[in-house]
Amino acid sequence: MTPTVKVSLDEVRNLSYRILIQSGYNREHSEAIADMLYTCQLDDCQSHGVYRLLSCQSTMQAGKINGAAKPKVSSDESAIVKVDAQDGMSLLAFNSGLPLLVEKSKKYGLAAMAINHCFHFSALWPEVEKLSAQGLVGLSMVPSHAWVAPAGGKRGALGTNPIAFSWPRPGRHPFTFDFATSAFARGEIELYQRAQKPLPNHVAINAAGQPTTDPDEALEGAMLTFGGHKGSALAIMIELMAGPLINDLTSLGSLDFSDQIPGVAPYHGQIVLAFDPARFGYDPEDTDNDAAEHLFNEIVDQGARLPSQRRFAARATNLARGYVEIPQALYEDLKSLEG
Ligand code: NDP
Ligand code: PYC
Repeated sequence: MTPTVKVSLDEVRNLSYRILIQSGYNREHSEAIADMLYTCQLDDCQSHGVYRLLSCQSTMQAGKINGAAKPKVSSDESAIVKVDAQDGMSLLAFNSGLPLLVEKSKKYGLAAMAINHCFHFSALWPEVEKLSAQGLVGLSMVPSHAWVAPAGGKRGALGTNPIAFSWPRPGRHPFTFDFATSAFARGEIELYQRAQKPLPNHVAINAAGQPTTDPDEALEGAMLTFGGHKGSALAIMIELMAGPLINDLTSLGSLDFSDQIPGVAPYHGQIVLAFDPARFGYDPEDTDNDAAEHLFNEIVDQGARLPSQRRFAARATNLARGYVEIPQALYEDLKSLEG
């Protein structure tokens, strides 16, 4: 068992904020990033919680990110919102464009937000859940760095490319999923490496293109998509939707831009879609006649679980006890960053 330490919820946020400020992010960015890290850590999302402070610091040290960038929101009469992150971290850009995205999706029934020129390290579920919290259906995707081989290939061409979806369920937790289209997220492989644990099969190949379960070899070789050619096609769709479609970089472009400096967050765009169910004819308040709830009940009645239930349960536990547990080695690394 990996030794862990208990960190109070306040300290998760405060430690993150202090490290971000010391690393060179301004107050607005530090607050937006610390909020994301707190939200993920609260739900025991270890690969995208406070562990990401290491990458936030390396990204700043690499000298390409603007820690004081002021995102520029623009739009015309269409249902498209554009946010230029101005080479800052994506989170403040998302928060800046969100109100207009919500307004436009209620006006048109369906709206899209394209974020450009952002560094991006985060989980997507907290963002799509900001849409479902407003009664909207949210969908988002991003590329990353070209670490993932396409099905049948031997070298990285695609990103780990997460896709997240959230469906509002008034009075309950939303139906949300959020996953990398690689078999494992890169962050998950890094956590296996830190814990010196072998990976499962079918997650990665080594630099010679042979299957490997060694995290070091996996990080030097290429990652594999989930579901073979199906995950590969989804990952390509995400490259296109959050890359060329919105006039931004693919994961290949992002990796080039990083000069392959280890730990630097990918640099690219993000697409976020919001649907207003009322405008499509769905009434989530009509609980007697709700095909969505009928479907969820049918899934749960069989003993299967809905995605995100582990997260919601972790949140309830951590809120009740007032602390989270993080690996001791990570906590020591963070304290030394702070020092
Ligand atoms: P996981 O494989 O951990 O989880 C994927 C989803 O499946 C979650 O919604 C999870 O819910 C759900 N799930 C897991 N097991 C089951 C099950 N048995 N039955 C039903 N649902 C289940 O996610 P990944 O490791 O692929 O991704 C982790 C995070 O990394 C994501 O938040 C993603 O956005 C982020 N990421 C970000 C990238 C970026 O470039 N910014 C790149 C890649 C990943 P639950 O959480 O409740 O277990
Ligand atoms: O875990 O694959 C990942 C990842 C890439 C960028 C942020 N997280």
